[in-house]
Amino acid sequence: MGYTSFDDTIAAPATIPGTGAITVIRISGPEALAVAGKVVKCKSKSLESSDANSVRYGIVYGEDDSIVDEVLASVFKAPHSYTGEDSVEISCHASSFVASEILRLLCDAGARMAEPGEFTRRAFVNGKMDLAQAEAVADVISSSSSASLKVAMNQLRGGFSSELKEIRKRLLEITSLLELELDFSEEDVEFADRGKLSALLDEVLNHITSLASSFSQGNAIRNGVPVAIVGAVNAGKSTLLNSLLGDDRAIVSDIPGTTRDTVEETMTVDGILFRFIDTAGLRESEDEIEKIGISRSLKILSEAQIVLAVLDSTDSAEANETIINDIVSKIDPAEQFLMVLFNKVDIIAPNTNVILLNNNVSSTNSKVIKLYISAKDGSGLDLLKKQLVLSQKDITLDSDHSIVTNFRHYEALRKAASALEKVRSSVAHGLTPDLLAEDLRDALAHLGSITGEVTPDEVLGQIFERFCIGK
Ligand SMILES: Nc1nc2c(ncn2[C@@H]2O[C@H](COP(=O)(O)OP(=O)(O)OP(=O)(O)O)[C@@H](O)[C@H]2O)c(=O)[nH]1
Ligand SMILES: [Mg+2]
Repeated sequence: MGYTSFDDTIAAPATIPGTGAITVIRISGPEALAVAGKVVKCKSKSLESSDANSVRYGIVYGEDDSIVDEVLASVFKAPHSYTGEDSVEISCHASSFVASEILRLLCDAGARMAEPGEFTRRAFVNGKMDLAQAEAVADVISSSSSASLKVAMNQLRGGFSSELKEIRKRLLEITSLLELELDFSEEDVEFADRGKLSALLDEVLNHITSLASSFSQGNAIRNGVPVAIVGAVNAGKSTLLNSLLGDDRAIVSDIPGTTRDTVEETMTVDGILFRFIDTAGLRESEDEIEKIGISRSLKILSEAQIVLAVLDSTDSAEANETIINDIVSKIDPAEQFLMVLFNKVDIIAPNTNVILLNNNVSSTNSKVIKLYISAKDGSGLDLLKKQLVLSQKDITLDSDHSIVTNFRHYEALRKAASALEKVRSSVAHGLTPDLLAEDLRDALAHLGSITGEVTPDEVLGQIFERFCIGK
């Protein structure tokens, strides 16, 4: 895809006016230098005749020749700019009045206000980046932990795109072999070795499926790993949430059933974003509202990646065992981590037999750990944080493969996989190449929609609409 095509020049603030020391106003399009040159007056050479990649000092005058601001203008020339077009970035003082005056002057000089995401859309259309990379721009900007930044940066720098390119290349090879076969079909030749074809398909399908299945991790990285805090009433769940956050987020009291609704807060531990969800204590209740709260607790419990089961060590071992069995019966041991926390160790006598912990909990499940803590005085919490981070080590250490964080990409991968599964079963059933080729083309189209090779305008519109103005 070459660059070209847009005949108008757009302008918008790229930073939020009114906060910080400076605001940057972006201008892009064929007339960018001419438009900016009419507004920013430089001393010697005009801004319009500046060299590429230069920064110029200039003054912006209002209609009555009063000075609006002293600014710096960075000049970029096509194709070496973010959008691939001639561009100017004006750094002015961060007053929202100054920024809106300069924008007004730029529009009088021939620019128009940019729409949301229009700069990045132009960068995409001009071939500066593919669609997955363009979407990563928004992810990098909103990243809130080192893990989410790492994933977004890999995508921005084209890591995910090149992985997809490899997959597409292999599929294209298969497709062209089959299409050749199709051309000669009357002569009854089989160019594509069907055994080799199946092996290749398996390999590609595995790759796509593993990318798709990284989505739940990707989602956790982006929005925080969901950690449910569950247990009996008064076990100290809300106290634990508050201690972890170092903030009085949830109400704590010695009245059983204090927490009714879920209380949610994110926190970064060792570069990983966790989303802690405090829940209503589990017990038989006749109270309508508490019952709703408890059903929410159960939903959170089933959806969490990590379950912190808080037990009150001063309760009887039998009572705790009942609670823990109840929790264990509601989680998926293959998918969810269970951390059994014996709380309130500050007030129990040493060597108290706090729980019998039957086999269900300890031996059959590799994703179970037990910890002794005091949510109140904070003891054991450092160890708990270490375990939380450890439970995520797989995602943070593996940087060879891309992690899918975007639902649109996930959907496309799943559709590509299901088209390929059809191909695989057609090969197994010895169906004719024309049927295979059609499903293969389908799979290719779905993969291509991720990077934007084959993405309808309407979808592009939806993607860029979600960007802010100035991106
Ligand atoms: N000694 C001691 N008391 C604690 C500890 N953790 C919590 N508590 C006390 O236990 C009582 C209940 O604490 P909460 O944090 O409200 O318990 P909860 O599990 O959120 O209770 P519900 O919201 O009612 O389900 C409060 O009086 C806390 O001060 C602890 O580690 N040691
Ligand atoms: Mg509570």
